[in-house]
Amino acid sequence: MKLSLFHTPELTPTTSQPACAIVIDVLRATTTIASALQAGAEAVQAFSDLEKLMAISEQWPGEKRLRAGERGGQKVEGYDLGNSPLDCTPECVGGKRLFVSTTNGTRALQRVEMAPTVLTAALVNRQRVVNYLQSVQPETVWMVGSGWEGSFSLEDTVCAGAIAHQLSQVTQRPLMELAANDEVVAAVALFQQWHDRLVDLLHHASHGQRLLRLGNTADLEFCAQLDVLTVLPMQRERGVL
Ligand code: 3SL
Repeated sequence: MKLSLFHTPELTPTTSQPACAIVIDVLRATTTIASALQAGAEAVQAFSDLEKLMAISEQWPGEKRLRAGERGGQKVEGYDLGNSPLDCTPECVGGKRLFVSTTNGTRALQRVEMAPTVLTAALVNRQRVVNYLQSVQPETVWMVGSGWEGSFSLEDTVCAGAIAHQLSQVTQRPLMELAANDEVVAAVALFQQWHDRLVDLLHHASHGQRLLRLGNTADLEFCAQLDVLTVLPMQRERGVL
């Protein structure tokens, strides 16, 4: 197994696909996806385009669907939900399909949707993703950060580092043997520096600051938790987890 990290969808190669792609958007899309599925949502269907989301979700029974939309950190007007993992309670999402569009996370998902296996990861379900990798041992694994509108993000990088670090521990394989690019080694160094202060790192991150300005302190605290959810979001058909 060889692990690569690409910090943004734009930096992710387009000429090949890995055996397994892992999309990461700690703040907040992949934390919300994990929370929704853990709370019993029937599925999460992701769209980069709001019009397409509306058209497809219209064909789904009204009582079994929720539309979740975020742009610029805020809920899209007229949608049932924004992108807060804290809204994903069993009472709210249980048995429902979430039709979701977010600024960066759903674009990252779209970028790798043709890979044979597509997972989403966040700090909250890191161990479950590591367990999967340890048992299946895909030959090539790409971790794809969502970043923010094409630029690097600390929170996605630290999550990639948390995955690589734990995988190296549980498989007893040296990091330098697992890592297929320098980004993985740097991400592990970031995780080792901040592993006991993840919430502080999220507060320093530029998107963390944007969310704090919008009043989402509780979301940051939730998203900074390591290994608190046991769900493995896996694409079962194109765009559907
Ligand atoms: O960019 C995204 O996909 C979102 O996760 C951003 S936000 O955290 O909902 O603002």
